[in-house]
Amino acid sequence: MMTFYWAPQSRAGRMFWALEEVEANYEVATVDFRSDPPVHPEGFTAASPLRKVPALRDGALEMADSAAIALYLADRYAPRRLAPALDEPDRGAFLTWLFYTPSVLEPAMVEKMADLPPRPQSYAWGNFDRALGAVEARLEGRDWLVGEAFSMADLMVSGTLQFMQIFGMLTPSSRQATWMERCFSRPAYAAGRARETALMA
Ligand SMILES: N[C@@H](CCC(=O)N[C@@H](CS)C(=O)NCC(=O)O)C(=O)O
Repeated sequence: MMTFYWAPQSRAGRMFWALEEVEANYEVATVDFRSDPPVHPEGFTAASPLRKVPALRDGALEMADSAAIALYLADRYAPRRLAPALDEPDRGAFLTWLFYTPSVLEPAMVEKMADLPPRPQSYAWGNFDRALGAVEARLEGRDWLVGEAFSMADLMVSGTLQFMQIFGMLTPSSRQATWMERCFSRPAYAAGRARETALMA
């Protein structure tokens, strides 16, 4: 059984959806990073060098970071279903969009929240509007970010846009909203939300 290190009201929430997509057998270990000192369940600090959730243990494997975990779960437990195979041309776009969250969208969020002066050619994420504009452009004429089917790239990016929406940083365009609805109508999304909600009751 896998151990999923999670904290309420955190980015780790989106990993319930990913775990449910691959029908994983997992237990949840709750991290409390808001208490002083923080509560770190057994095995957590070894799995997450920065002490951040989400993190995952699967047998001897331990890892952290949402996009990395999503990629691991897809490749290990749902090959060709939630990620294109290593030798498929779509693998390139898949990796680009899967890691668009940690490498572009989340840094762009911080730029916006901190009101940093924009330096779109120097900052790796361009700037907030350019980062979101690329998502908008990518979705033109597409149901999914990559290929003809939902993938972990859709999960990561739609989950992040939802996070931005909750924090009042984004009003999704109609194209983005339609695609997000398509993503969130997946049974695994509902199953993940239910599992997380039960833990917070
Ligand atoms: N890119 C990381 C970000 C993780 C992250 O920032 N987690 C925050 C909660 S939203 C955290 O664990 N903070 C606790 C701390 O820094 O002590 C991911 O998505 O996995």
